[in-house]
Amino acid sequence: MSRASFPNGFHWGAATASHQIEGAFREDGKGESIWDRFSHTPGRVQDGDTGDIACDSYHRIADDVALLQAMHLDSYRFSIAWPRILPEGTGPVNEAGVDYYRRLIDALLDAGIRPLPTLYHWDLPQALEDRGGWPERDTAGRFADYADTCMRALGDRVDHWMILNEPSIFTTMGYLLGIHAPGRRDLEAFLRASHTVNLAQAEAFRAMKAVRADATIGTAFSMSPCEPAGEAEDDAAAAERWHAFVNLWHLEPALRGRYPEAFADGLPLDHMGIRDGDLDRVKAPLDFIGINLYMRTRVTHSDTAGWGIRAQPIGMGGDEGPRTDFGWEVWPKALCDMVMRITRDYDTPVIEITENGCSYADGPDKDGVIRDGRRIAFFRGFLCELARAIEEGADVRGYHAWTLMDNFEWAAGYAQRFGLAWVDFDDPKRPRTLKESGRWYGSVAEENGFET
Ligand code: IFM
Repeated sequence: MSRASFPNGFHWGAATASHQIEGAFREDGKGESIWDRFSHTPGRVQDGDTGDIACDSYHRIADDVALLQAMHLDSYRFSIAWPRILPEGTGPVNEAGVDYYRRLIDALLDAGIRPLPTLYHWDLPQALEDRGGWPERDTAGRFADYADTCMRALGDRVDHWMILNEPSIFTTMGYLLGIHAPGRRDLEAFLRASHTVNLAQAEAFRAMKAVRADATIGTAFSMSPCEPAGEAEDDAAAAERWHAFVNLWHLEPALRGRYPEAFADGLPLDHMGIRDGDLDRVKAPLDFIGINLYMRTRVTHSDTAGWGIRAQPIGMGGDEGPRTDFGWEVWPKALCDMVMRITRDYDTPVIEITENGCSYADGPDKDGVIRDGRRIAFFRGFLCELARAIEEGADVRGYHAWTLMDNFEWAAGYAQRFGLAWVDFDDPKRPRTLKESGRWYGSVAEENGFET
C-alpha cells in the first residue's frame, strides 16, 4: 500500500458561489443580478428553478461554517455578490451587504479557516447589463471600482483573493451561446466581452494592490487539457488552438501582455475592441493561478467550427472513463496533465486547485445515510493525480472540492448535485447532511493525505 501525501501547510478546502447558495435575492438592499433576471425568465433554467432561496446561506452562516469544520477544512472559497455590495453596480455602497460578508469572514477566522473570496462568480448587476454588460468597455472600470470597495471594506481581514471565476465560461456561455445569463448569442458581443474582462481583471488587480500591496491575488481559470481526437497532424494543431482559446485566453494577457494564437487566420483584434496600449493594460502579475478542472477535452480539426478557431471539441470529455450524472467523463489524469502543462509553460507558478468535483444524485437511504461511493472514487482518483503532479515538481498550495453542498447548478437548476453535503430543497430550513464523500474528504484533510 502506498500513500498520496501533500506538502506541509497544504490547504484543504471547499468552494461555493454567491448566487448558487445565498438566496435572499432581494433582501437588505441587494440589487437585481443578471442571474435573477435570467432565472425569472420562463424557459431559461431547467424546471423553472431560481436562486431566490438556494441553500439560504445568507441566513445560515453558522451551518455552513459547521460543515467546513466537520470536514477539518482550513480554506473556504466563496464569492461576493457584486449587487449585494453595489446594488446598481456603481454608486453608493450597501452597508448591509458588506456586513453579511464581514460576519461570514469573521466566523471563518474564528474557526481557523482561511477566507478565499472571489469578486466575480457570474452575478453581474442587472443595471450594468442594461448599460451594455461585459461587451461594454466601461464595465471594466466599474469592476475595478467594485474591487477597490471590497478591498477597502474587507481587506483588513482577508489576505487571499480571487478576481474572477472562469472568465472563458461566463463570456462564452453568456454572450456567445446564450445558455447562461444574460442569454445573448452574439459573436461580436462575445469578442468584446472577452477583452473587457481581461481589462477588468488587470484593473481590479491594480486597484486591490493599491489598497493592500501585500494581498495575495489570483483568478480561477476553467481549464481542461486538450488532446487531439485523431492521429492527423491538423487535429494536433487544432487541439493546441483550442487549448489557447479555452485555457489561456484570460491567463496569457495577464501574465504576458498578449493574446495566445487561438485563431487559425490570426486574432480578430478589431472585433475585440482593442485600443492602443491595451496589451499593457491587460497585464496583471497574478500571485497564483487558480485551476478549476472537471474533465479533459478531445479536439478535432474542422474548417467551419469554432468561429475561426477551426477546432471542434467532441463530447464531454473522452469515451473511456465512467460518466457522472451530468454526462461528464471521469478522467483523473486530466488534472496532472493540466497542472504539469501550466507548470512547464509558466515557469512553475504557484497554483491552487480552486474547483474539482462531480455531480451524482445519490440521496439519503432508509437510515438517512448518503452512500455516494462514486464521488469518493472520483476524489480519490483526482487527488492521486494531484499528488503525482506535486511529486513531479508542481507548486500546488491547496485544493478546493466543488462543492460544499448541493446548490443551484445554473441552467440545470437543482437537478445536478455536486455537494459534499446533501441539501433538502423541499425543507424551508434547507438542512444539510454530510454525505459519505464528505466524511471521507474530511479524513483526507485531517491526515493531509490517504492510503491508495
Ligand atoms: O457550478 C459550477 C461553478 O459555478 C463553476 N464551475 C463549474 C461548476 C460545475 O458546473
